[in-house]
Parts: sequence; structure tokens; C-alpha cells
Amino acid sequence: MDEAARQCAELINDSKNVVALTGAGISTSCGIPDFRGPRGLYVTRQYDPEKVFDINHFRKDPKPFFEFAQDFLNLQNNLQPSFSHRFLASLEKKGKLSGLITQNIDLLHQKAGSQSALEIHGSFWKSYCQTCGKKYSFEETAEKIFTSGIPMCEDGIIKPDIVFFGENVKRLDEAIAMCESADLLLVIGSSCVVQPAAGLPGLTSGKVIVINLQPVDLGMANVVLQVNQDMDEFLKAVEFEVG
Ligand code: CNA
Repeated sequence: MDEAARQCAELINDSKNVVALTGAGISTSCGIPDFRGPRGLYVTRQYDPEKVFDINHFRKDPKPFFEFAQDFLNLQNNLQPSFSHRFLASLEKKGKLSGLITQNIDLLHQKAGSQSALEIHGSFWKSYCQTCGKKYSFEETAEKIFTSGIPMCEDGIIKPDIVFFGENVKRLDEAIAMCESADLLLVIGSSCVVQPAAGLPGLTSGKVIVINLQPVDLGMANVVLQVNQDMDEFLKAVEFEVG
């Protein structure tokens, strides 16, 4: 591990345009289950991701999503970013990270201090009425979810601005441009099977480092280091080496 951490730190120090792409694995140590990890929702079936996060299912029956949302909001106040979230925020602050793309919806990059997280799957931060488009804040939506289960506007359902299966991802052009111009892409805590995010590492002509418990197949991407272990432990060793 020390050799891999040294190599990772050296690549970060020697690169001019480092970009990170994060997934649900960066938040598992905070208590939010991922989808495909060893204790992910596809394994435990605590919620059924195909029902909870599918836009066609949501339009027919939004209840499973808002049951999940209540549990998530209950967690929210006590959620603290992981070491890895803080590591990326500190790289950004030191001027060593020029872009951060996340598939996560949990606001933890911002909580850790990252200023520039590009949330391509949206987040709970704001919500919109599905009928009239009225915007609601996090607090307004949370209160409505807790008081009435399904948050309603005058005559429509209010949906948090997160991207469901079957919806277009956000700010994809910016994410593509970031990856294309990166000379080092850190892919952290993502199985890289959900498109189009999964295709982003293949767009960079730079080097790619994968940090993920389970091996990730990135096809044609130029993967120079694949670290299959707990990211918090690994990145603690990397931080020690980064100047
Ligand atoms: P995924 O498919 O569940 O993959 C997560 C990966 O992280 C797995 O391959 C795990 O092996 C790995 N992993 C888990 N814990 C660790 C750890 N401690 N150290 C290293 N690796 C770890 O999730 P993706 O992000 O690839 O899939 C994209 C979906 C999941 C996006 O649409 C997300 O919005 C969605 N999601 C987000 C959250 C969140 O916001 N926290 C939670 C669950 C799902």
C-alpha cells in the first residue's frame, strides 16, 4: 500500500490538471449505503433502487422514494463527511485539484468544504414542483416530507432535484470538458457501470487512478494504478505523501 500511496501522491504532485470523479463509495463510511458495494442496496435490498430511483415508477407511485427520503433526511443532520471528502476539499484548497465531478446526491462534498463539486446526478439541495416548476429549498421540502409524507405544491408533487434512472444527467458537457482536459483523473468509489458517468474516464487522454474496494473495468482508459481497498485508509497514506 505504501508504494501505491507514494505513486498516487507523486502523480498528483506532478500533474497540472487533476480532476476527481466520485461515486457512492466515498460516503459509505459516513453511513450511507452505496448500490453495488459489498453492503450496497442491491445486496441488502433495504430499498429497491429500481423502484425508488426510477422516474417512471416515481410518476406512478412516489411513495417508495419519499419513504427513502424520510430515512435519508433523518440521517442528514448527523452526517459528517468522510476522510476522503475532506482530502479532496483540501486538495482543492491547495490548488492541486482543478475539478470535482460527483454522482452523489448527499451534499457531503460541500459539507467537507469543496467549492466546485459538479453534481451530475443533482442533489437534495433544491426541489421543484413537477407541475408548475416552483422551486423549493431543502428545508421547505424536508418539512413537507415530514409533515405529509409526499410533499405537494398547489397541484403537483415536489421532487428533489436528483437525477432518477430514466432522466438526463446534469451539466454533462462541463463534466466531459473537465475529463478531456485532465492530465490525471482520480476515480474514487464508483463501480463505473452507470452511464453516462461510467464513460467519462474513457474520455481523458491523461492518466487514470482507480480507488475502489472492488476492481473496476474502465476499458480503454489509461489506468496506471488500480487500488482495491478502503479509500479512507489509502488516502490517509496519500495525504501524508502529498506536499
Ligand atoms: P455503486 O455502483 O454503488 O459503486 C460504489 C463502489 O464504491 C463499489 O464498487 C464499492 O466497491 C466501492 N466502495 C464502497 N465503499 C468503499 C470504500 N470505503 N472504499 C473504497 N471503495 C468503496 O455507486 P456509483 O456511484 O458507481 O453508482 C452511481 C449511482 C449510485 C449514482 O446514481 C448515485 O447517485 C447513486 N448513489 C448515491 C449515493 C450517495 O449520494 N451517497 C448513495 C447510493 C447511491
